[in-house]
Amino acid sequence: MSELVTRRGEGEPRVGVVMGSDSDWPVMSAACDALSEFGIPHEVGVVSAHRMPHAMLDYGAAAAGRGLRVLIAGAGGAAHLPGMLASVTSMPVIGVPVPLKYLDGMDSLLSIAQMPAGVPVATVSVGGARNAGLLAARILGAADDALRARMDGFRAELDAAARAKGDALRE
Ligand code: RP5
Repeated sequence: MSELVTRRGEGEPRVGVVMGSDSDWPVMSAACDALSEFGIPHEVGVVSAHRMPHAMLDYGAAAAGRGLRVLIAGAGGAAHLPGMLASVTSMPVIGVPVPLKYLDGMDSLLSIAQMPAGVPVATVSVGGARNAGLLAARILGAADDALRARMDGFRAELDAAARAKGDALRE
């Protein structure tokens, strides 16, 4: 157990949800909510690339050995956290660009998306923490039939909800 993070859910954490600052939490909490909806145990904490670089690199390097299978990393501004974690682990890293007061999150988006060849980060939309959680669930579902079936059910719910909206327009 890293002292930087808190466990959420029953069982060993499979996903690490980390962010550069507690100020990212209002955005990043949606990733944890999505993981909880699918019963995926995870851990959450602040791991700053710039303010605690050595601890950040240690966290990323140790993550796979601690049983994690996906990392979700959110940061704003000069958002180097997802990319630096991806540089010290071979597990999938999903980056969440957190919008700050200036530049509407474009700085965060480009900092996370424009990775050099060889070091991939799966970047979701600006503020797209919920999709980051859902993507992590899909990644885990690739090797977990029960989880993938739950994702199938979730997609069916989306389908039904979209149809209901269309039905409402026709009434
Ligand atoms: C980034 O700097 C963090 O991810 C956060 O989005 C931003 C501002 O951090 P605080 O000054 O609010 O702690 O590293």
